[in-house]
Amino acid sequence: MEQLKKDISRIKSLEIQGAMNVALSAISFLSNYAKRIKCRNVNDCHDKLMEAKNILMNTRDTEPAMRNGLTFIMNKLRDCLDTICVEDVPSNIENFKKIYHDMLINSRMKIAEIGARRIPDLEGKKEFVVMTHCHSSLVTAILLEAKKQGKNNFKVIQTETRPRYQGRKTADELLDAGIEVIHVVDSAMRWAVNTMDVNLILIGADSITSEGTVLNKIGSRLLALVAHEEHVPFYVASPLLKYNPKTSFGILERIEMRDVEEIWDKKHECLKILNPAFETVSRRYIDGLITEAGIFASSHVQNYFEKIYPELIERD
Ligand code: RUB
Repeated sequence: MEQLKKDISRIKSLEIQGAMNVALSAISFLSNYAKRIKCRNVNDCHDKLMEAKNILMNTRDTEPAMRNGLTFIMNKLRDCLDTICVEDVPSNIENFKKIYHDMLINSRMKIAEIGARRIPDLEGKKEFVVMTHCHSSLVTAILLEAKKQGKNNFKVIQTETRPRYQGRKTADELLDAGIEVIHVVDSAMRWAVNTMDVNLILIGADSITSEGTVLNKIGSRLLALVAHEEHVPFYVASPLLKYNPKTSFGILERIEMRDVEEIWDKKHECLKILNPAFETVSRRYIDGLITEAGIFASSHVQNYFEKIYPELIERD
């Protein structure tokens, strides 16, 4: 349990950040935990893993790709519990982890391929301007793929993303690949879209609801509203695995409220600081969701999710 607590603190502290990285890490932490624990029998093992799963699930509030992965692994284990012996549990968990891991990685590759087609190969002095917010490994995968395909006439405007500056990570990854980057503070978002001829806005997602609402880093809806005002296409790059199946049963996605000290360590009895990590972007502001199944309206997410990942449909 000590090691699991250390693993969890890496997610909570944002050392591991971004929905995709959080999901990949959480399933690995569960599998490693399965290799370390001593169990009397398979049921004992199952109970210990359920306890670890529940702790992992609560590390970040707005992360269904992680929750779907942990649920997938434990459902698979439950299905074979009567046919395996206690020594087989760790290898089975590792195998189920690998299946979900591959689903995530393959979806990222497919999204990069599909999304990169939206970045044109311009010739001469013409330039294509993409804008993004925060750090999304899906968005950077698309931009890096476009660059790899030899598309050189695009540049990226990105926001610094207060309070944890994830935008700097985006800038570093793109600069390393030789992509031109313009870095602005979050409050310059409207100014940048209005004055810098932005052609496409691309953000990632943490969660998608059954109505097609996307939850992503605080500031995402502001950017969507600016896109709407300035008539700039606004797309979200996300694997279907970020769909929260519980939302179709009326459960609302939670928005993580983070430690206020991330913003300001000032203490005053009349001062209240709020630090929401994410916010919602309604489907009416989203031109398309770029997924492993193609680009479509975000309101179709549930249909595609159930078609492509039937084993992830909620059973109750
Ligand atoms: C990161 C964030 C990212 C999404 C998508 O927030 O909002 O845009 O998680 O990331 P935080 P990815 O830094 O608080 O985790 O596309 O890599 O899954």
